[in-house]
Amino acid sequence: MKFIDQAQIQVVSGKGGNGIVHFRREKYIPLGGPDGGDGGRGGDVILEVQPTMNTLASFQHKQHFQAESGRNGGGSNKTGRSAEDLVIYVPPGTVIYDGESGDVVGDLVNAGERVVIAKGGKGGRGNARFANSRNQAPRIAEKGEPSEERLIRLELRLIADIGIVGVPNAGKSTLLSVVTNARPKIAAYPFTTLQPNLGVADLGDEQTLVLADIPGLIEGAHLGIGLGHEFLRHIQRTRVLIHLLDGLAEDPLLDFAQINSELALFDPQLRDKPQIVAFNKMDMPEAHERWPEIEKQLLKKGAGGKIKPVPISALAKTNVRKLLYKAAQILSETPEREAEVELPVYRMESNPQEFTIVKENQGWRVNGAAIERAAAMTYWEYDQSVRRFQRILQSLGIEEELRQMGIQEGDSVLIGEFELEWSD
Ligand SMILES: Nc1nc2c(ncn2[C@@H]2O[C@H](COP(=O)(O)OP(=O)(O)OP(=O)(O)O)[C@@H](O)[C@H]2O)c(=O)[nH]1
Ligand SMILES: [Mg+2]
Repeated sequence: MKFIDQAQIQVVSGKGGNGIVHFRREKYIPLGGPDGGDGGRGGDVILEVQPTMNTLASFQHKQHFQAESGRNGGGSNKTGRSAEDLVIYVPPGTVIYDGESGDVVGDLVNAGERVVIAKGGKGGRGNARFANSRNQAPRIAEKGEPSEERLIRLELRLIADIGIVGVPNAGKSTLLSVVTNARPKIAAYPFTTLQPNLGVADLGDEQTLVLADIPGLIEGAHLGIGLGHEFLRHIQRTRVLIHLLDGLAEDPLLDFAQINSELALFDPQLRDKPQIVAFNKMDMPEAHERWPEIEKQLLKKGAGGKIKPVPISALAKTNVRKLLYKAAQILSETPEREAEVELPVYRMESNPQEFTIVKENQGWRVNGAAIERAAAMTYWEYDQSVRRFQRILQSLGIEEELRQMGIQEGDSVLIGEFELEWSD
């Protein structure tokens, strides 16, 4: 299975149900009081962590999600039924971005955590709610609040316990394939692995370890050179690193120093992550012969922290279990990290009452969140509703502005999808 770590989806919340204009009908009573009920609430679109998921692959087949709308109100003060929320499941470690602004909307880590990404519309009020002493038979109601549509980008940060890093061709995928259930592509050329691979290793006693094989890193990776850069952020979430050296490389010690400096340049916290160094391809005589000298140099540099560098052969499966148990031991001594570095960006909401007016060919175009919402909720067939809308135009200052700009009798006013005719 290919590892999918990004997805883009389009979500639409449910529209609110309409409130209605209705009057009580009883035998022998010609005109009863208003009893038009409110509309029901439209469904929210919610993202929720499903711990059994570990990729975003399901979003390859489905990118559009729409919650149901609320039902319309009925007579006898019956409120329309509210819609169920639409819950979309994502794997732990999913970061949610607004697809347009790029802002972080949420960061879902723990089982059951959720974020509302599109709010359902409120139900419109029925005419029963507009009755008062001056108006006992209101022919006015509100339509439901419109739905919210949003483009969302999802990004999965691997939550692997252990990341395997190293230069291209070191044998990272080979190591992953011999210690876990994963079957990544392995080949005798660099940059074979294009996406991180995840594998689960069974340590016995119901203990498991999740390992990630990260695409090969090279000098300049933190600047975006090679393939590694995109995946350095995955490493941020692993708690322990296995740094794999290619025993057949020209200068494994230079590689070692370079990878470490790339990690530190990308994120200083990566430098401090516990690291176990493994020297691979020990089945080859060239590697075997170099090992004593390389070990001496590595120890001098303090490589691997408390744990001495381990010589292995991923191909011949020599020492690989030992390496795995050492990694598990370090992991158990490493506390889980606190919340992520990147925090959601909260922007000041723009004032919904603000508006702009532009003169177009067909008429005067009015843009503004509050006025567009009010227009969508207006029943144009009821005079009282229309008059209420006019009062909103007035109170927001739109009417005055239009007059100042020189609007004439008979001109069109365009608001959202509606076209109205101006008359004094
Ligand atoms: N002799 C020998 N060859 C090995 C060993 N481990 C891996 N190889 C070979 O080294 C080559 C690269 O192995 P991969 O596992 O694809 O290396 P990688 O680090 O994942 O490489 P990239 O994905 O390109 O970064 C393959 O030809 C493997 O068969 C080993 O222990 N001994
Ligand atoms: Mg590989």
